[in-house]
Amino acid sequence: MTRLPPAPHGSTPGASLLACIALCLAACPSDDGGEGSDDDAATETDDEATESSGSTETETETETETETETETTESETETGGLEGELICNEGSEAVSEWLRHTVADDIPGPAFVSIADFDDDGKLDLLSSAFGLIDTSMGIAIPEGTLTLHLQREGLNCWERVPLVSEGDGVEFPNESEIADLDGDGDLDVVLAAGFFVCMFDPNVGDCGGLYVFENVGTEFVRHDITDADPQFFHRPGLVDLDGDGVLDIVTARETFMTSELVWYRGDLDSPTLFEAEARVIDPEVGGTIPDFADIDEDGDLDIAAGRFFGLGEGEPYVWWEQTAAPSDAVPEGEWLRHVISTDHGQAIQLRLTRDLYGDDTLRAVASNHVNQGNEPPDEWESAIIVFEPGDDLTAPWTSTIISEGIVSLPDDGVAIADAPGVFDLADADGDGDLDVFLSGDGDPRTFWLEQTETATFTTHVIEESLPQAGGGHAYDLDGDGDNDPVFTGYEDARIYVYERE
Ligand SMILES: [Ca+2]
Ligand SMILES: [Ca+2]
Ligand SMILES: [Ca+2]
Ligand SMILES: [Ca+2]
Repeated sequence: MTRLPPAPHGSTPGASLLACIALCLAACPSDDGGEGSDDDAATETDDEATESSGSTETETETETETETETETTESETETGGLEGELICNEGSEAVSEWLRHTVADDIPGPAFVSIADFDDDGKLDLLSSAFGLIDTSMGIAIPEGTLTLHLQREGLNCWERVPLVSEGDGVEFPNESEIADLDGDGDLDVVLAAGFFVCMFDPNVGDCGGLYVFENVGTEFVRHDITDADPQFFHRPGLVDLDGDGVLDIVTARETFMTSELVWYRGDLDSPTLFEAEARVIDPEVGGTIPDFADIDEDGDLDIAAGRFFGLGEGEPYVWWEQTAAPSDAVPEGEWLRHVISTDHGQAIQLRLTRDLYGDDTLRAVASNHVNQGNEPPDEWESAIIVFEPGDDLTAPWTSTIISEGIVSLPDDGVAIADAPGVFDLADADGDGDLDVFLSGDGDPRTFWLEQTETATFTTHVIEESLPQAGGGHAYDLDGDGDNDPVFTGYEDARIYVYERE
């Protein structure tokens, strides 16, 4: 198992690799993935809703267990121009209330997955980011990462692999990818942020920050480097049209060991990379952040919100940025004013904005903190999923409610820092029309879903008893049967799983 030495930005201790990078990496689905995770979750209803309020115990039905066998053949058909290697994993396994299918069991250190239909065949595909495994036997040897497209073929067991980044391509710590048609030519392109501060401890690697575009040209993806081998590493980006010119822009946090900025790169279709090379700074002191976007104050422009992790976010871990003036020639970055959502609940991995959580078209934020009550002494705050709700004054602190139960991190083990929980996503798990939460425990080795049993009431269920440092948590209707199927990566287990509701 690989975790990392402690960490950046002053007094903040480190975190488990995934979450720390999850900051650096993490969770929101593409808007192009059809119904499923995110605020656009499908709202079909069916009878499963009434049987879904079960317990958190795990049933293991061995009768459906089979050894996973992998067979490999070259695919010859229906690739939509993209061609790869067909991987079929035999066998599926009952896990708690879910039937688990294996997408991959041979990709080292899978960290994140995003979901969209790349080949336009009506079946959603997966795009997995993997770090490889860090070798700490002699100092720290940083592996090269990979980015792999898994095109869905027959059922949830057969996937055709198209590599976008392979070992040898010089990309370290590839974050969760963002997917969109950047150039408006009708096919899906990819933005990838990468890097982590630990690269500087490996003399063979050095600076490893990167921000990359993979332009879909039909039969392959052409890589464009906005920046590479950069001393600043990049957290998971958001793709959003921040300046309202009809072209998607990148919003991301970039950091060094001691600095952290929230920045945006304006989309520019005349640029060979499709983005301007120079970043525009929104906030020069941000702390690890995965941005999310909404017109929070309903004045017609996009605002930004995030949870913060590293030192600069201490004391104000949940914040939003009000866009007070649009980007202009005079002020190219626009004008932004930071407001505190909450000073409670400790440092954060992720925060999502939604108006759909309780079906009342009311803005709320859902967040995962990243703390450890398994240590001695325990952290002040409980590891939890928290719902924040603003009052009439959006710039005053929002009220908070913990909606999870019983999440507890493993204790730190020397330099191996553990904290919980990790990344999450919102989707309707059981087709009853309300949003549920899919969650990585991260430093708590379990994965969870939080079932919204009635409005604003949640029950915490365990999906996996052991899938430590999981990523993903996105849920879409991958098999087209009307309910959303969560996808998790298991960093320590080299697994990518899709779960189908039984
Ligand atoms: Ca395109
Ligand atoms: Ca734009
Ligand atoms: Ca606004
Ligand atoms: Ca389904």
